[in-house]
Order: sequence, then C-alpha cells, then structure tokens
Amino acid sequence: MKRIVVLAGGFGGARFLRGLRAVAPESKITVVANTGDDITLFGLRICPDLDTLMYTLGGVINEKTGWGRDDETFNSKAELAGFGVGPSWFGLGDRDLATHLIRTEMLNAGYSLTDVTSALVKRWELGLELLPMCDERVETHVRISDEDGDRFIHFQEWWIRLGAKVAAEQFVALNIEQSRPAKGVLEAIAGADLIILAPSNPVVSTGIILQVPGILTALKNADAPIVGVSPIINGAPVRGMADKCLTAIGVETNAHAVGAHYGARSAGGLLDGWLVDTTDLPMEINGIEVRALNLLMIDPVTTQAIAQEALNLGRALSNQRGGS
Ligand code: FO1
Repeated sequence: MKRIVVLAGGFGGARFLRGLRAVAPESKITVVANTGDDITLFGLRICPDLDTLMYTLGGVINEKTGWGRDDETFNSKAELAGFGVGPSWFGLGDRDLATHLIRTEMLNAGYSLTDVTSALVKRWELGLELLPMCDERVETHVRISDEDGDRFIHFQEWWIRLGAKVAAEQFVALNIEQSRPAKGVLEAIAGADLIILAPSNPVVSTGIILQVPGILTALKNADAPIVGVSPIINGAPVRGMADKCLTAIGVETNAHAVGAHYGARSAGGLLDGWLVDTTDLPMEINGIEVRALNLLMIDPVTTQAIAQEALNLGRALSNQRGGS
C-alpha cells in the first residue's frame, strides 16, 4: 500500500494513526482531519482534532486526557478566570496556547488553515501529511432543549461544559455547504491505494468530514478499497460520547449499526471492509467484508495490530478487485 488516506477525528483517530505509521513506514499516509470541532475563544482559533492529531503524532500529547499538551500548566486559564473572563469550562493550557496564538496570527495574515497546519507540524516531523478537511470555517453546533429553552450551542460547550449530559436533538455543521475540500484532499483520495475511516466518532468527526461537498462522491468513486475501523466495541463507545451522538441521528450504538450506517460500497455506501471487535461477532453486513480482532487500543502493540489488520483487509479487497 503505497498511498493511504485516513479520515480521522481526534483521540481515536490519532491513536490509530500512531499504529498505522509504525506498521506502514514506507507508505505515504495522508490524514484528512475533522475541523467541525473548531471554536474561537478569547479571540483565538482553536482546532481540537488537528491539534490532537499533531500532538499525538508529534509525541507530545497528554496521554492521560487524550487532548492538549504533555507537562501542561493552566496559568493563563486561571488568570482569565481571575479577570472574570469566560468561558471557564474550556481547558486552555499554557503550552497549547502557543499553537492557538500562531494559528490565529497566521489566519489573520491570510494564510489558509492548510498552510497554517503544515507550518505548525514542521516542529515535530509527523511522518505523514496532515490536512484539514477544508479551509473554510465550519463549526458543529448542537440543538438541545433544557431549562434555558430550545437552542443551539457550540459542540465544545455541549461536549465539555455539559459533558453531553443534555440530549443532543440535532447536529448542524454551520457553513459546511460553502466549504470545499482542502488543497490535496481530492487528489489524495483519487490516488490512494487504500482509504481508511479511523475509529473516530461517526457523527461529529467522520460524519462531518463526509459532509464537505465533494468528499463523499470522491470516496465512492475512488479506485481504492475503503476499510472502516469500528469506534464502538461491544455496544459502547471506547471513549467520548459517540453513543449520545449516534442516538441523535437514530443509529443504534453497536458495531453492526454503525457499519450499516456507513453502508456497503456495492449498495451506494462507503465501506468495502469493516473491522470490529471479537466481542461483536458474529456479524454479517451485506456487501461488506467484516473482520474481527481485539479493537481496544490499550497499548502500541495492540494499536499496531489493528492498523496491520486494516492493511491486510485492504490488500485482500484490492486483490479481489484486481487492484494494485
Ligand atoms: N476536552 C474536555 O473534555 N475538556 C477540556 O477542557 C478540553 C479542552 C481542550 C483544549 C484543546 C483541545 O485541542 C481539546 C480539548 N478538549 C477538551 C478535547 C476536545 O473537546 C475534544 O477532543 C474534541 O473536540 C472532541 O473530539
């Protein structure tokens, strides 16, 4: 597999990519990252999934939280709160702040998010290409109804301040109709030997990337086989609150339902292959080749085994299709 394209969100996608990079060192890996989580706070543009991918692949992620920097401090956050300047619910780290300051300065100077991202990653040599799904500002907002009435709030507020404890009625990716795939995204998909949907949130991560006009069509028309890795194990999300998101779109929280939600390529959907956890066997989804292994990414060895199995499945699907 010379050229691999991976659609990814934050935590799960980043861990998976660390494993893929280790087992496919000769491959050119292009990551198409979700930017629907992005938010502007204190005048700074914050891109959680791009940053989680950059920090994880750069070896400087906070392993405990899965987001933000290692050896982090929160003095600036405390000072902002001291001035009574909110929001206080967002964990703005001092090291992380440098990333937001540079990104905001470059965006204000007219650089695209793609250019900003490629400038920032130079510090760590990630060993793969990290692209935002688009350069336009897209933000996922969540419709909720609580004592303050029926309204939309930013995904980050729902995710962090509310802990996703208030039911999400609907997710809307603001401005996504005006977005276009970032430079290099469509070319990477068209030229790929294998395309992987990382084990990210199918609704607010992968699901948002698929809404960027042009990306879904490019995937369906791609020569490469498309293999998905289930983010749901034994009826529960590994981390995060994917179950709360899946409920909002009427999809059951299990590997079969998510696989069927993405759909079989041969039936107009996305997947040729679907990697699930052994606890989710037996599983049959029409038109999709299902394989099972331990999907819990508890350590690098396990994660590399998952990535290797995605490669193996991709190769098997290629051979079936007489591909490269
Ligand atoms: N997640 C939290 O649960 N609490 C936080 O305070 C928090 C801060 C934060 C700061 C920067 C960043 O890049 C990510 C951050 N996240 C935090 C994670 C973030 O909300 C989620 O990782 C994604 O947006 C959902 O995948």
